[in-house]
Amino acid sequence: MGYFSNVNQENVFKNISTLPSIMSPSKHLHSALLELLRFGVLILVTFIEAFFIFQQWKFIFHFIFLTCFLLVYVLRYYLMSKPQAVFLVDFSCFKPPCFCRVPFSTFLENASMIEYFDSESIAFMSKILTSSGLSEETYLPPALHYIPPKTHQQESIKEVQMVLFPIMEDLLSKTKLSSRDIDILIVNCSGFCPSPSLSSIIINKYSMKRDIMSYNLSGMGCSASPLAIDLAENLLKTHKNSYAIVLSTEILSTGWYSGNEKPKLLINCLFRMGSAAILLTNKKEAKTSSKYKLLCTVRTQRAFEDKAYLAGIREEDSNGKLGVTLNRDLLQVVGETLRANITILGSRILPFTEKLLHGVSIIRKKFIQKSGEIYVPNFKNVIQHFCLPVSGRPLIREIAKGMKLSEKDMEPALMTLHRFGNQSSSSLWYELAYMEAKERVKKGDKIWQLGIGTGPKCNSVVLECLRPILGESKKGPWADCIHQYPKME
Ligand SMILES: *[C@@H]1O[C@H](CO)[C@@H](O)[C@H](O)[C@H]1NC(C)=O
Ligand SMILES: *[C@@H]1O[C@H](CO)[C@@H](O)[C@H](O)[C@H]1NC(C)=O
Ligand SMILES: *[C@@H]1O[C@H](CO)[C@@H](O)[C@H](O)[C@H]1NC(C)=O
Ligand SMILES: *[C@@H]1O[C@H](CO)[C@@H](O)[C@H](O)[C@H]1NC(C)=O
Ligand SMILES: *[C@H]1O[C@H](CO)[C@@H](O)[C@H](O)[C@H]1NC(C)=O
Repeated sequence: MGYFSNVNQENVFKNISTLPSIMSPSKHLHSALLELLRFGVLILVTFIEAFFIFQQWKFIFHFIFLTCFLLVYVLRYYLMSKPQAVFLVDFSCFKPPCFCRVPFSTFLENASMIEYFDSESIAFMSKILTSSGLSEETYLPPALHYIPPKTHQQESIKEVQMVLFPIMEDLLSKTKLSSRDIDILIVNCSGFCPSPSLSSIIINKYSMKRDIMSYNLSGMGCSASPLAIDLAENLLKTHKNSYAIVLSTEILSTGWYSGNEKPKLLINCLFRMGSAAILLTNKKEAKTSSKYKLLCTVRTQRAFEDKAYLAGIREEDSNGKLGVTLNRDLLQVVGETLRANITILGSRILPFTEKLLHGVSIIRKKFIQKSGEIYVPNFKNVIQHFCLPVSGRPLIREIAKGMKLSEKDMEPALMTLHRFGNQSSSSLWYELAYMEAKERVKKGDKIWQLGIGTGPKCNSVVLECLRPILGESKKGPWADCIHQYPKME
């Protein structure tokens, strides 16, 4: 869920020597010197060539000299410019306890007992629930089970502890690490901004390292999780031999809307509990133990456009009640953002022929046949699994159509929506857990996680599976119900 688009960055107890601002002057100097050196080499080579010509040496000398030079150049390119690989060691998803379950009937019954909802709002919520694609098994935090729901700071902090502590512990025990081994912590939660921050809550609870680099992102919406992965990847590029943990969740008790405007009531119906913890590292030895390797991340946004910017926004209604408005433009805006930007991702991962077909179709549309369709690259040639945004059945189908995906590719998204609801940014990890539980992910397979959120942003992560993943159906959030899926309703 996306509210204001601000990124708060915080470095708690950060070691002064690792501050980027202090590092950058010497880095600039370094790159300037390298540039100078390269230029010097070029001048030297030109001089030697000129000398050969001047001395009228045989052609063969020119040939040998130049091939040697080229060879050294190419070798250096291959040896030097290889970026350090970033591995996704493992991840954990939160399985909410049974007492948090919200059957439609009790949800509506409780809502009708709250005096600020009128009967029209109740009818509207009832309609949304039944057509949403959610099952009766989804979860809301305890604070929202009260009549009326409690939305105080205290309750939200309790919810943070409830959703973040178990997954943190699960992830650490799964990977046999201690909290003191973690070098980078990124907590991203859109709607809830306590002070001290969410990352401070985690650092305090697990008495993490003194020089841990901690970041908390807020207001980045449902695409936050790929965004945080991208941030972690960039941090790992500059900090060797480190572990990074990304925690992704949405705190719902702050997002509850207590008015009667329909676009804002959607949030009460669709968003459900969920959180995920992801461990990333750049250690070389992780190559054998990690589940996935990070192939690439792409981040794009369209907030520069008014219509797109206003498609999902948190604001007060006419009675001064805060709520998130989801406008009808959302579907169209998402489509546009996506179409424009999958091309960029495509250019990084697609094979040459697909790129060629796409390019030709664009040129044809521009110059020859204005009404022609732009060719949609076939991503299934390179990518085997898709984690689509879990934002309601119509949107999932729209996105899948835009990318030419089959019913089977939509399954993880539809089933996650059915079992757990729209959990904002952590949904993508429940989808990956679903595929693992079904043992569909094979070694060498590529997975595309696509997050779309308010802002609007469209962020992608592409992962490659490094080892066979077995036995996940007995663990994780799907353990008790994976055999019942897929369900078609
Ligand atoms: C409805 O209210 C009752 C009584 O407060 C509570 O026990 C129950 O969990 C609530 N259910 C939902 C879905 O909010
Ligand atoms: C992130 O840190 C800033 C600065 O400490 C704080 O004001 C903000 O509330 C934090 N955000 C979250 C989501 O914790
Ligand atoms: C994403 O799409 C927008 C709108 O078409 C475009 O302007 C932007 O450049 C794209 N993003 C990137 C990273 O290119
Ligand atoms: C949740 O639903 C909202 C509104 O439909 C949507 O904007 C958002 O993308 C969804 N979240 C995810 C993770 O898909
Ligand atoms: C990450 O940050 C984004 C942007 O604030 C937010 O929407 C998302 O919920 C956050 N995820 C987590 C896990 O906190």
